[in-house]
Amino acid sequence: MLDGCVSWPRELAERYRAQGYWRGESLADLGREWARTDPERVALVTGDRRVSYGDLDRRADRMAAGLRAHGIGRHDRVVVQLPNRVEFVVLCLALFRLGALPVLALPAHRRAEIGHLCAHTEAVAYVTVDQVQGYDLRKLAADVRAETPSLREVFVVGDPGEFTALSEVDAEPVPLPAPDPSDVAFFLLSGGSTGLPKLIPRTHDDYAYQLRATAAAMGFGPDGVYLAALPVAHNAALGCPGVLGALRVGATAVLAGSPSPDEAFRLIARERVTLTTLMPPFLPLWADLAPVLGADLSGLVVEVGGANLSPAVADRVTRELGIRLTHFFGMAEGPICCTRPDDPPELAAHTQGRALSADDEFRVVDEDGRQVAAGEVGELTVRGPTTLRGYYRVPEYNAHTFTPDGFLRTGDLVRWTPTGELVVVGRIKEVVNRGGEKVPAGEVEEHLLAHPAVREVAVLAVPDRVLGEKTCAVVVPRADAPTLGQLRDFLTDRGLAAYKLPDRLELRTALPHTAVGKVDKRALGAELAG
Ligand code: OOB
Repeated sequence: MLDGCVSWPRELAERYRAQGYWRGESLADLGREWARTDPERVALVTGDRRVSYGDLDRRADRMAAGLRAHGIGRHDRVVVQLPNRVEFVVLCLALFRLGALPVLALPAHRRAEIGHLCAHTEAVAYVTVDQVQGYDLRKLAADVRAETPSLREVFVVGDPGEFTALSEVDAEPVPLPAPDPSDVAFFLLSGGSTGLPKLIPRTHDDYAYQLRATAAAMGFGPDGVYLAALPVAHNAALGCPGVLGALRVGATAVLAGSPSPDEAFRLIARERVTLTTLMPPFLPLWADLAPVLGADLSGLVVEVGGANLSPAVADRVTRELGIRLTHFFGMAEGPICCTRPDDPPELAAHTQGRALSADDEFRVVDEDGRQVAAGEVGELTVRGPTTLRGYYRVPEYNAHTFTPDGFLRTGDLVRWTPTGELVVVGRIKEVVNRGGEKVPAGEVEEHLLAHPAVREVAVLAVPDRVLGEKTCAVVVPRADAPTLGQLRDFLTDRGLAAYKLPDRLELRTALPHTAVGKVDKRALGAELAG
C-alpha cells in the first residue's frame, strides 16, 4: 500500500477475500471486457455526444500513454477538478491504468482547497477546465503551481492558456503493468473533519466491491441507464453504483451539468434513464416542476441521501412522481446503508436502510466509547470491507478518529431499528450539512480568525427550510464589527469555495464556553434556533 496510507490488518483482509468481497479486481479494467465483447455499446452520453465502450477504452489507453510520456507514473498523485464531462471518465481510467492516483476535487473548490490538496499529496499534476461561470481556473492553477514545488504539469480541458491541453495528451497505447488491486486506486475527499480537508484512500478491491454491491442492491444491470446529475467527483454519483458502477456492469452513464429539473427531465426522457442520485433539497423541486414540465418519472429509481430526508417529502415524491425512492446513508470514507427499491416506501421515508455488506461491523457507542443498549442512540462507529482504516498522511488525526481496533468514528448520531435499519438522528462532528454539501466548521473558523476585525468566532449550523441547514458565523469583533458581506469577500479572496461562505452573521460581545473552556456550540445553536 502507498506510503502514508493505513492497510487493513491481515486477518480482516483475508476474511474480506474469503467472503468474496475483494476479488482482485482492478479499476484499470473498468469497461474493458465490454469494449472487447460489445464495442458499439454506449458507455457515456453528454449533450449530443455518445461514447461507445470501444471508443472509451481506446481513448483511456491513449491518454494513459500520453500521460506516461509526460512523466506521470505509478503512485503519482494527480489532482483532478473536472465537471461531469467525458474527459473526467477517460482521465480517471487512464490514471487507473497507469497506477497513478486521481485526487478528486469538487468543481466548486477554489485556491484554498486546491492548494491544500496539491501540497498535502505532493501532486505532480493538476487537471482542470479553462473556466467556469467566468472564473478562470488557469489563474488559480498558475498561483498553485507557483507555491507547490512538486507540481510539474497542469492540463486543461478547453483553452489551455500557458498550460497543456488535455486533448493533446495522446499517444500510441503502450503495454502497462497492472496495478495491485489491494493498493490505493484514488482519493476521495472527506465531507467532515477538523482543520483542513482529509483524504480518503480507496483501493481497487474495496471500490470494485462497492460498485458491484450497490449495483446489485439497486437492481442495476447491463440494461440500466444512470443519470449523473450530482458532481461525478462525489462518491454518491461516482460509485454507488454511479458512473463507475455503470461501466462495471456494462450500462450507460448519462452526464448532466446539474440536477436542475429542465435538464434532468429532458435527459431522463430522451435516454430512458432508470437510476439517478439526488440530495434531499432537489426532491420538492422535482415534484413541483414535473407536472409543469410534463415529465413522466414513474418507475425511475432515485437514490436520495447525503443529508436529512423529511418523511413528508419522501411520501410526496413517491406518491406524486411514482418514483421508487431508495434512501442512502453514505460516506466517502466507505460505509453505506441503504433501502432497496423493492422495500416498502415507508422504510425509505423513515430509515436509512440496511448495511451494504454482511461484514460491515457497526457499533453504536456513548461518549466514553461504550456500546449502547440495542435501539439506543449513540455515535456510529464502523469497520468493514469498504471502510478506510486511516486518512492519508495524518497519523495524529487518525489516532483519535479511529478506535484502537480500527473502527471509524463517524461523528453521526444514530440508532438501529429492531429489524436492522439505520436511523440517523443527529451529528456530533462540527460540520454544517447544507443539503448534502458539507461545510467543515473548523476550516471556516480558521479562515475567519485571520480577519483583523474578528477576535473570536464559532461557525455552526442553523435550520433552513430548503437546505435543512445553513451556515452561521457567530463573531466577537475587535473594534469595528465586520459585515457579512465583508467576511464573505474576505473568505473569497482567501480562495475558499463559495458553498463554505457563511450565510448568516451574528455579532456577540462574548461566546459561551463549556467547563473545559471550549466554545459551547450546543448552547449557541439552541440560542440561534430559538
Ligand atoms: C455522502 O457522503 P459524504 O462523505 O459527503 O458525507 C457523509 C456524511 C455522513 O457522515 C452524514 O453526516 C451525512 O453525510 N449523511 C446523512 C445521510 N447520508 C449522509 N445524513 C442524514 N441522512 C442521510 N441519508 O453524503 C454520501 C455518500 C454516498 C452516498 C450518499 C451520500
